[in-house]
Amino acid sequence: MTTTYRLHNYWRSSASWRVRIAFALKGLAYEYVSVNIVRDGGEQNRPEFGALNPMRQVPTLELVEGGESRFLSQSLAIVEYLDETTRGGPRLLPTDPYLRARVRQLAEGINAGIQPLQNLPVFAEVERLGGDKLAWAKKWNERGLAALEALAQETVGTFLVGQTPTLADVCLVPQLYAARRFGCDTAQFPTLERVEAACFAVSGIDATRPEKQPDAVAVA
Ligand SMILES: N[C@@H](CCC(=O)N[C@@H](CS)C(=O)NCC(=O)O)C(=O)O
Repeated sequence: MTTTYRLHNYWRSSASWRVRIAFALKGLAYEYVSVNIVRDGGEQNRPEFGALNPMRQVPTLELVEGGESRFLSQSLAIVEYLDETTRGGPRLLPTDPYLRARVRQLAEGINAGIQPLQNLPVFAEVERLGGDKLAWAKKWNERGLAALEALAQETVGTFLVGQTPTLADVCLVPQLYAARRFGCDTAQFPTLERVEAACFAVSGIDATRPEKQPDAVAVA
């Protein structure tokens, strides 16, 4: 049965961007469904979105088969699903168990170790407690990316693990973008910046940039 994809996402969401990159690497088309996570309290908090994803987060991938829809959330689970169910593009998880674990290690360093600390509800809580959300985000980005720069040395080639893009690179590109938004000087991570440039040199990746999405708004 043919599967078509509807990606519920937001232009500036780093977790959403990971999935857009995976779609591009795999050469797959999808329908872009915008969920504005900042306007009017966030569309992710509306009951209709909560029915698709009780976590109330983007991205959420809708798989449409024979007129029926199923929903997947968590960007890493989505990327792995696309990797396992489609043939085109590079394997985003290597077959070698050690390298596969290293890819997941780097990806989780971002997914579990950095990104949750810069999510909107966390920012709201930092502000409620009288903190500076940008300083907070900068600190955790710098700490996590420094670890990633060190960890990458063992496996880095053109990409973080070897010569083809993997799930680790899919997570890296949006994280560097976010880090810069929060005031990090990413030049202190030369390996990560080199890999980022290699990712943007891959056909189709440039079009996944936040500012090129249909719901992007101009920001300073
Ligand atoms: N681990 C999740 C993180 C998802 C996530 O934090 N999404 C953010 C945007 S990047 C979101 O929806 N934030 C809105 C909110 O939590 O209210 C994933 O990889 O999909």
